[in-house]
Parts: sequence; C-alpha cells; structure tokens
Amino acid sequence: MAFLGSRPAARPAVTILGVPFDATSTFRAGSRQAPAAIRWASQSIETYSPVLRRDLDDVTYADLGDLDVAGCTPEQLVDAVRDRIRALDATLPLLLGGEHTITLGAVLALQQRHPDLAVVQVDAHTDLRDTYEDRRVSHATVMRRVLDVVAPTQMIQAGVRAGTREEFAIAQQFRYRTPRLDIPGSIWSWLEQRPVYVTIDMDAIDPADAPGTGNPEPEGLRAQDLLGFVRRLGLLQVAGLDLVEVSPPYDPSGRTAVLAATIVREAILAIKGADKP
Ligand SMILES: [Mn+2]
Repeated sequence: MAFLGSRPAARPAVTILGVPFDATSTFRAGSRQAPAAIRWASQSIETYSPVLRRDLDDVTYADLGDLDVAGCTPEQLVDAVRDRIRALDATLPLLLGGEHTITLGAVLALQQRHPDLAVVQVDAHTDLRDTYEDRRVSHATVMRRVLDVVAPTQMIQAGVRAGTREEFAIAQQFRYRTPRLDIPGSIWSWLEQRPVYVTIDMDAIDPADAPGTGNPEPEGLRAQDLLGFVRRLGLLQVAGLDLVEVSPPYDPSGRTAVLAATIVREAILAIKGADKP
C-alpha cells in the first residue's frame, strides 16, 4: 500500500521512502512497523488541506516503498539510507522511520550535496550522547553523529526537554534551541537563506496527542504546534525531511499514525516546488 494518492511520476518533486529499522531501540521497539502503519492510516484522511488550500492532486510525489534494511547493523543502515538518497539525485526525500538513527544517512547524503545545510531537529530528546550502550551509531547518539559533519551553528533544536546535563551543554552551542516550537523571526530569516534538513521525532509531541512512540516524554508540543510549523516549511528551501519514532505497538487507538499521516500530507503540500508543472 502506497501513501495516500501516490502515483508513479517520472520526476516527482517529493519521494517518500520507508525505513523500517528499529534495531537499536532500547526501551520499546516497534518503529519498524511505522511506515506501513502511516501509509495505512493515510487512507483515512482527506487529500485536501483546508488550511493550505491545496490538494495532493495538485502536486507530484511518489512513494517508492520501503528500503530493505532487515538484518542491517546501525552502520549498514546509515550507509543504505545515504546511498539510496544519493541515487535519488535532485528529488526531495521524505523518509518515514523507523528509529531516529535513519536521519544520519539522510544528512550525510544531503550535506555532501549542500555544504551549507542547516538541520532542524524537532524532538523530545537531545540525542547527543557520544555513545549509548557501547554504540556510536544509535537513536540516542544520532544528533551527535550529525555534529560530526554539520557545525553546531547550523543546528536548531526544538521541542527538546529530556537529556543529560552533558548533552544540554553541547546543545548550548547550537544556533537556537527551545523546549517549545517558538522559532523567532530572526532565526526563520536565517533558515530561509540556506538548504534545510528537517527531522521530526514523533516524541516531540505530547504523549496525549501522540502516545505511540518508543520513549514518550511529558510536557510536549501539541499536534497543532507541529502542524503549524510544518505548514510554514514552504518558506524554506527544504532539502529533505523525515518523520521518525512512531511505534504502532504502543498506538492502540491508531491516532499517532493518523497524526503522522497528516503531518506527511501537510509537508508534501507545503514544500516548495512540489506543484505539478
Ligand atoms: Mn530522537
């Protein structure tokens, strides 16, 4: 099953790729089931966004299905995502996780294409440990590995409210960080001037709105905060985007997957250059 309304397109502006990987998830695994759950949930929502006043019929995007990452080590997973995105050439990747580790592969590919790439991380957790359970590549270290290739002054963190003292000290060097999603105008203006990779960890949202995640954290964003942010992505030069850490086994009502599908729809509709020629 493909994402809502997806049809084959010769040169889609946006390419959806599922990355069903959750091998380093320590507390509660299950995000490998998320790409299928989000696609299934997408069948329950409308193709039209009354807020953006655009319809999925107005844009070109393609759902290429899932990367085959069964049995991969985290390092192999990162390489597989990186190589797949390199092969996509100019089309904008929209990744459906899987755990947060997948972001590293996307950033490695896109930072090579855009040396001035900025990264916006919307997340409950800092994800800045240097190692976690003896691993250098994991969902808990992913943004630290991103820092190996992207300068901290190119980084924005929003929604973050959990991490160690050491991780928060590292995040102090970022261009901007906030436990909410209140990105000020000066930072938006800065973002508008460079290619941006956006990674959205579903646990940034409050567990009330998105209970189906591996590591829920109280005091999160409301769904409408995040949707408001996503609808503004048309102001930016978005180079790529991911939505990670939806965990269907912890989503008995299915509402986390429906919200994820809605975020994906609004992102496709908001992103610049997706209009049909
Ligand atoms: Mn995360």
